[in-house]
Amino acid sequence: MSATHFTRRDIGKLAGAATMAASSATTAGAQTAQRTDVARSAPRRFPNGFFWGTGTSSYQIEGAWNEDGKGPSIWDTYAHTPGNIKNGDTGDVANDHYHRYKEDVALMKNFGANAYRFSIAWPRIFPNGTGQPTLKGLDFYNRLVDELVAAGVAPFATLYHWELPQALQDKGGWQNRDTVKAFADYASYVTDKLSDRVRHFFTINEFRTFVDLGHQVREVRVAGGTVTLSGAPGLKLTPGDLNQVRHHAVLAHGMAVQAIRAKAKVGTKVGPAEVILCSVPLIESPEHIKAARIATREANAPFLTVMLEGKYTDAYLKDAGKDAPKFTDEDLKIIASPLDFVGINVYKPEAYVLASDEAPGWRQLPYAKGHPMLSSRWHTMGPEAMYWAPKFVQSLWNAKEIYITENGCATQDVISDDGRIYDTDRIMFLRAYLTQLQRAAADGVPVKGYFQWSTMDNFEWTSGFSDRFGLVYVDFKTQKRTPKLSASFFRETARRNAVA
Ligand code: GBH
Repeated sequence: MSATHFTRRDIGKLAGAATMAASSATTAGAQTAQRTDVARSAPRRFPNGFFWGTGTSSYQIEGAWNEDGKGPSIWDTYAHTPGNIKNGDTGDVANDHYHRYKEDVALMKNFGANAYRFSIAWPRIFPNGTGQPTLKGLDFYNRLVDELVAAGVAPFATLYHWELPQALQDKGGWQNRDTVKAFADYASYVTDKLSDRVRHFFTINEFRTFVDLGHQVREVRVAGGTVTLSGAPGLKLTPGDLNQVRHHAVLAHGMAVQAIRAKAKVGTKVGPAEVILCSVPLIESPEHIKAARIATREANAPFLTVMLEGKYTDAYLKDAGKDAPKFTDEDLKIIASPLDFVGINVYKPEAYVLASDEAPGWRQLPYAKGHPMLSSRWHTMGPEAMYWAPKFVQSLWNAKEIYITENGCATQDVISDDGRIYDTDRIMFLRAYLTQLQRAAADGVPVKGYFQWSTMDNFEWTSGFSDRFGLVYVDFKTQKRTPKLSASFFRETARRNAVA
């Protein structure tokens, strides 16, 4: 049967197909063989109470960029500047989620998610970053949270997914230490209003990305070469100024953790959502594993490592030399405020490494030319990162709880004659990565939940609407949503609490 001949009912039955084949077999021998096939794939289970969620961020889906008193953010400014975004796309309308959130929550319920990670747009709450809040902005998140709770989907809120109020950028943005305090005040206000229903808060999403891509450009190694990435506010700072912005970002995280603890209802949990740079041991033997662990600690020195250890590594400070950030001991204490969990975004390895006799003790291997890539130009395939990243977060920093806050890939979807989207590459990707995550959980790594990126296709930053990360396809002309085949894979995985 060719894919284009599947009917809607066939798809619904895909999961049961193996079982049906077993019961229709006629000889006892054939039946045993078939049943063995089914049983073998069954045990890749996750811990009880595991959160199966998907994620989005406000600028990428909400639209309504200037409604109900919202102030402009640095991403509004950046996307409105010609030449910054592929095809001149912007987030002005995006998925129109601001008006269609009920339909979107229903979609999540349909693909079996029991959690949802969304972000709050700071300038929707405080149009100028500080001062008077707009109650209408807060109201939107109140309605969204109520809708989620009613659907049995646990809300997980990110406070900063890169939308700095433009008014604060005009005063120096993250170069200005006052922004740190403004962020903590905003965090305090939001948790006071939402923590009766939102039990998990992420402070900041991907420190590395908004800091390094927004304030310099970043070169990423991929199969066959490197790619250059950029983002709002589109600055090119000196190394010293960049390190100071990094410091302000982790300080803002620490101050927000304290502000949240002071205001939130008892039992509210808080942590970061950082894109960990994970070195993967190409060969799993003790010396290579050790090399990968120390490489991972060093690569994350300005972000996760300082948050979890309360100091910058010697190598980071030595490498930076006169460009090292300026900080006090008090800053370090705030940055390392105790966390309830560590959230990590895992898409790819930073590199495959092997141990080396020469300093610093490891060697990064170039990716082979034919190493598989996903559709985003930076996206190197490397499912082992989904085992080693949580594993190292446990072994390096003894995290109490770990969330995978993002994992997923872009696909070049086509709508088949039957109206469906057969994203076999996404299912292959998710299965490979989830198998590695399950392996970590089986080792006793305290993984509590997984958020697939993304709930639906959306505004993929400088790639505009061309990179489709969703479990749900979105026609951006009509706003029609169509679940892809990967949504069925997700549903089956969540239902079984095991890799499907
Ligand atoms: C995440 O960004 C974002 O949180 C999300 O908004 C976005 O839509 C999603 O992933 C998909 O891109 O810096 O060496 O890790 C990730 C964007 C940032 C991921 C740069 C890859 C390059 C390699 N990317 N990163 S590295």
